[in-house]
Amino acid sequence: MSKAEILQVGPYPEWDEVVLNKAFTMHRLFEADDRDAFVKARADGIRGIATRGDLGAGRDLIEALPNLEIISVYGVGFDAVDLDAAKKQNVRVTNTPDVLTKDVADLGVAMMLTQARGIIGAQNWVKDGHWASKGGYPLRTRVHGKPVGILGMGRIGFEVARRLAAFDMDIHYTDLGPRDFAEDWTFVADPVELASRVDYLFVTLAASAATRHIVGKDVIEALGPEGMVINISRAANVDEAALLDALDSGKLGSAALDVFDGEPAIDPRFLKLKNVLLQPHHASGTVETRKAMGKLVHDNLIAHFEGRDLLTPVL
Ligand code: 8YV
Repeated sequence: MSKAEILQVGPYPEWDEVVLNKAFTMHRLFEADDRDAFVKARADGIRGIATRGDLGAGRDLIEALPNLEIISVYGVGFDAVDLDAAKKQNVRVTNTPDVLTKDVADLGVAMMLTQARGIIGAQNWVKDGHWASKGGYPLRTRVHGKPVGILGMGRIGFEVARRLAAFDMDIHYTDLGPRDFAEDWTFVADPVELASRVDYLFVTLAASAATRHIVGKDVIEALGPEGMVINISRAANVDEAALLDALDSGKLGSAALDVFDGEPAIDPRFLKLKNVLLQPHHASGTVETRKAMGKLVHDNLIAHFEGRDLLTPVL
């Protein structure tokens, strides 16, 4: 039987490339000089798209592929996939939930601790010789006992909250309604109210048109000059211009960010700020998790082409 043809939107680790190339004929869009011409030349043969959470598949791409059957996303977030266009063409969509949840939560908590305790600045203090010449590092802020907000008590929000509970933090959260598993934590319906009650605000919402800029000027200012935003979801959940202005003017204390508008070409204003911790969208970036994500991308494609149920369907 001939192999199904798959359009590969971005690179994967070598171990995924090997198994995908074995099972399918992979067309490497990301290596093409002229992407439109590349797609056009192969359009009729392509039955699947293998993409990533950060790259997705837009309407133009989906509509350019008349025989497309499935889009397999390497990532839990599918906000970059045009689901309306996929639905219209009867295209199935899969993602990689669960396998990355704990790694994303780990990094979010590590970012909060790093920023609150000044771990990077303190290391530079040692390396630059200031410890010996100037004395101890300036005092920082504690996290234990402090109020913390989780915006979005989904799978990742829950794992973040569990970890913060172990740090004796006072957990508040916003979701569509109170969650029955969260009875020890305080539900606050309104994001601005949530921000006004806490010192640290984790953004853990799945991004959609409805959540765009949910962390806007009002939420940021309610968090205030002592507050910290930690974003491990999607940049679109935060109004980045408002965030940059507030960080610059001191209306917001600090931010720890794994996601950015236009990443990896992030706004250069971030690079000048002293009160930010910047990470290269790698919250799921452990070997173990990335292997599990790659396996799900592959296994969903195989299941589809063998006529079996999808493992982790979105659509
Ligand atoms: C990326 C992510 O997919 O899961 C998601 O939604 O954004 C990430 O895991 C990963 O960085 C690969 O691009």
